[in-house]
Amino acid sequence: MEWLVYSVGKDARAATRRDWFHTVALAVRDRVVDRWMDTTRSYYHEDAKRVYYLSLEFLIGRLLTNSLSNLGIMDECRQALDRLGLSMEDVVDAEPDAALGNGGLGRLAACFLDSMASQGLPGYGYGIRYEFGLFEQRFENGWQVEYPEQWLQFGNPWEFARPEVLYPVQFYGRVEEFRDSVGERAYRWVDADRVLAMAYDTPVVGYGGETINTLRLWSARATRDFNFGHFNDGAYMKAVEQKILSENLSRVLYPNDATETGKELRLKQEYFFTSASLQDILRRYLQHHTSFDNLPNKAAIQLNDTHPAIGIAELMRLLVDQHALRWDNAWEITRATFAYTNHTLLPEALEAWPVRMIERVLPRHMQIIYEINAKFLNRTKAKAAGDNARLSRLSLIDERGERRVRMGNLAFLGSHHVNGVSALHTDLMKQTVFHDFHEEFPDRINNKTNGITPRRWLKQANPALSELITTRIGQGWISDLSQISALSEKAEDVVFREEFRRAKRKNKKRLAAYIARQTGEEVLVDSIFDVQVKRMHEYKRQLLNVLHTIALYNEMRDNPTVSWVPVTKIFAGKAAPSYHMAKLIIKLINDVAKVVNHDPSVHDNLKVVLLPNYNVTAAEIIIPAADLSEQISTAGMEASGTGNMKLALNGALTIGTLDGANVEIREHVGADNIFIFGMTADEVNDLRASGGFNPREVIASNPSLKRALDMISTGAFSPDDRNRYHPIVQALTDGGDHFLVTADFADYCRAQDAAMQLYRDQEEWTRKAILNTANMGWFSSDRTVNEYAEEIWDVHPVHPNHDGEGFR
Ligand code: B1H
Repeated sequence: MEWLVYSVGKDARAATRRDWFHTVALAVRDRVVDRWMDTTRSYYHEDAKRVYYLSLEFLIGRLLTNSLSNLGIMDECRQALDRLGLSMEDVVDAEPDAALGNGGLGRLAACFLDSMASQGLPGYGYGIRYEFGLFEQRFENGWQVEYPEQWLQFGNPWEFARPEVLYPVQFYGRVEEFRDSVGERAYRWVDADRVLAMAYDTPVVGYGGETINTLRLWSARATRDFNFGHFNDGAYMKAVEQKILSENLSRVLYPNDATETGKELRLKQEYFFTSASLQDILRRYLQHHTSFDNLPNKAAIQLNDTHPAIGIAELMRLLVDQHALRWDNAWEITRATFAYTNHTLLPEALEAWPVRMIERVLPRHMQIIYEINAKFLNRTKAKAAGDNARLSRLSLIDERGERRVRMGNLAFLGSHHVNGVSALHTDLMKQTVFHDFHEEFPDRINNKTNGITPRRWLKQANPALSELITTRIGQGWISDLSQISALSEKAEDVVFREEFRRAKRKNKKRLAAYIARQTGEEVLVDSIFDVQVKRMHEYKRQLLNVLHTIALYNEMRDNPTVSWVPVTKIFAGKAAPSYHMAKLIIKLINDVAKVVNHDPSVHDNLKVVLLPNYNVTAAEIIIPAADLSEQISTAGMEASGTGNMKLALNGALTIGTLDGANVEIREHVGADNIFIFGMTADEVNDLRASGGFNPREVIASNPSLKRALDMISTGAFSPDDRNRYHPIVQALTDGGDHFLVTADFADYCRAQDAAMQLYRDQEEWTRKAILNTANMGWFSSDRTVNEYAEEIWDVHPVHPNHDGEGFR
């Protein structure tokens, strides 16, 4: 109550739900601050080695439930709200979803923050405080329309502005050569534009509340030149314009998942947050040290994809130009400090900035990149004389067409370890993008299979199942998910199966109500909840699922007397605003839903829903309610997937290809408890290489596929515009079906059929579902982060001292 009046400035009668959310958040925050200071102070006093996780995305979601749950004060808070006549759910629902990320890559960063804090690892997240997170998706007439996501509109109670933590970041200008004090050639970057990076800190509450780490996000501020300048004529307006332009740097998250934009503003965002973070890291290091030789023993910098890879050239610049280190010494320190995670092999996602752009925006960095490249190629040339093709593949510069800097090559060369995110993906990295680098540095690539935090994705999102699990095996699983294997034997226990089903049913009811609210559609709680939730992308093959939906619809209409297992197809996901094909697929799903859901001849046997605005908050409602998890990407294309892990942990059976982490999920849950179908990555590779794939032949030989495609192409789902889906049909036929949707269709239908048959036997289905939950322990992000800590970062837990000064 005190917080409502004194911090929010309202009295109880006038307070809205949002005011109450802010009130509760501020009260919780007060419980965090002392422990946060203690944690930071302990790291400082011990001069602990820290990990710095540099990421352009952190897909955090809401923080209230997370903080209450990790602090262990959920019940206390609920009771306090009760006494005020308020419902916890209403208060929780007033919090905006912090969507500073696109999909799996950003969510992985958020899970890692939770795992580092929960295990007492000194880990910092560094990123950008975007004013606008990922756009809000609405459907208008079935089409995706994007609206700005103003998560900061009503303030953010979790963040602390640090106006004193301010670093200059430069752009443009030119490089001047001069002689330093001992007469050596040296360089300085002059006549550059300047922006300031200002820090905002968010506490990251570890499970149990012992460790509170920091997520530091940078916001762009114009330099003080504007405040102090005196202007005449048009100069004033020009200066204001300049100020607005420079502050645009942190305005908006680029909404692409696994495709790069190549926009100058994006390059500037990447450099902006990387430079500020490195300056901050060096400042912290220099509090205890005078030489840089120990930097790699005190700081591990993890590059989340190549987005912060310019940091390698930036650290070289800071060490050589600003701190006067010798090149070779600086390079040794740099390489021993950085490690790089690759998240995709898709060529369209591999960053390659035009040399001319880097020359203009970051002239000194371009020189440094040339220098790194020259030294590397010279050394390599000496060993492998003559093989020019190989040298040109190893080069940091792609000389084919417009010259470009290959950021992946820079990240590889400037790091001591490079990792992929699943066993298959790491193997493919060695065989494809980094084949030559792997030969050159055979010990550098290693695998770190992704994981998910069991706190958010089981304990918080699925209280029904969590409480059931805890009654049987205690609560050790929350901080050590390997303990969940103790549930395996419960799969044979008929009473436990009944209770497991009851928990699932409760979650399905909650989702059914959500679906009704969001789409107006009533779905059958006893149908199979068949769920595909992820970004819309051709390689993820939502189209394969849609084609199966249409084929099933036809079968049900053709055989009305058969007693069908009712199915609810649930889709959700955003398309990048400029990705026309993905947006057309959204419209197709909505069009198919309209036809199917209004056709009385399939009764309640089939329903199709596409939920709008998929985000972390929606995922927390959808995932615990799923029966079947769709993980159906073309083999070799999904680096890992993490939704696959969340769904299996919550007791959904997977229908999937042998792609990404699905391969390892199969190993853990057992081949009998997963529906695997389709071509393998090797088969895909061979088929594509042979050039002999002809989708027309496949379609002609599969009547149900042919019929489904014909319906799409003749306008059965788009009577208002019969040609609407021409591009889709074209891509699957004459376009050559690059993602092999038609090639995998028959086997996918077979697997779907097996799933539907199994669902008739609820005891057997539940048994397998329990075995999924029980065998997913290895996929905790705690395990992943520990592997990074031991094999890449060499960092160790620090136990904060909470009884020192300032402890209340
Ligand atoms: C993943 C991206 C990504 N891989 C570029 N690559 C982006 C690339 O804005 N951009 O330019 C944004 C995102 N995201 C995903 O990473 C993979 O597709 C998933 O398979 C993987 O699970 C996830 C986490 O490793």
